[in-house]
Amino acid sequence: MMSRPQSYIEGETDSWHAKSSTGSKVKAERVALLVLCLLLTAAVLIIYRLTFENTKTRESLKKLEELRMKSQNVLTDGSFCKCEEGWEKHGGKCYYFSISKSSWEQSIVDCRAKGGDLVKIDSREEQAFLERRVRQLMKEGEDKFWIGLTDSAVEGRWLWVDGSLLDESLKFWAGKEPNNVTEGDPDGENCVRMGEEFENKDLKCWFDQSCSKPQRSICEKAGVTAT
Ligand SMILES: [Ca+2]
Ligand SMILES: [Ca+2]
Repeated sequence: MMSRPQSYIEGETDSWHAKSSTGSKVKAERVALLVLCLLLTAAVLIIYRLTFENTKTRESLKKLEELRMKSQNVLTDGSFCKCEEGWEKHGGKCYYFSISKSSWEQSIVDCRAKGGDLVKIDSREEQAFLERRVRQLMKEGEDKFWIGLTDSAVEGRWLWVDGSLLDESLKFWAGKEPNNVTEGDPDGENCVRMGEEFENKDLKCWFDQSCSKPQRSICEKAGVTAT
C-alpha cells in the first residue's frame, strides 16, 4: 500500500491552518460588528429617550409657569383680578409704586385718594415680590419706598395701617434696624421705608425713618374682579 508523500500532508495541513485562521478572523470581525451595531442601537435609544424626556420636562415647566401665573391672578372665588392702568397686578392685589416723594402721613392720604392704602405685607412671598420690584425701580440708596408700618403710638410696638400688630415671623429689618435715630428729628424714626439697590440678604430691606422725611411709597388695593 502506497502512503501519501510527507510533503503533501504538510501542505494540506498548512492550507487547513490558513483556512481556519481566516475563518476565525471573519468570525471575530462579525462579532465586533454585531457588538458595534448593538452599541449604536443602544446609543440611539438613549439619545431618543433623553430628547423625549427633555421635551417632556420643558412642557411640564411651561405648564407649571402657566399655572403659577394663573394662580397669582385668580381670586378665591375663582374669578380673575384686573388692575387699573398704572397699577401692577400680583397675587390678586394691585400695587402702585409712587416715585414722587412725600411724608408718610401724606403718602397714606395719596394712596387713599387712589382707592387703596399704604401697603401691608402679609407674606414672605409678597415681601419677595415688593423687594424685587423696588430694587428694579431704585437708582440710588435714597430711592426707598414707604410701607404702611409705624410705631408712632408706642415706641417699638409696630402696627400696620389697618391697626394689626406686626407678625414676628414676617419681619424684614435690614442690619441693625430699627434703630430709632433721633438726630434730625427728636421724635425719632417711627415709620418704615423699604428697599436696597442691590439684592438683599434674606429679603431684609426695612429701615425705620423719620415719618416727616419725604420718600417714595407703595400703595396697595384689591384687584377688580372679572370673570
Ligand atoms: Ca420708632
Ligand atoms: Ca433707622
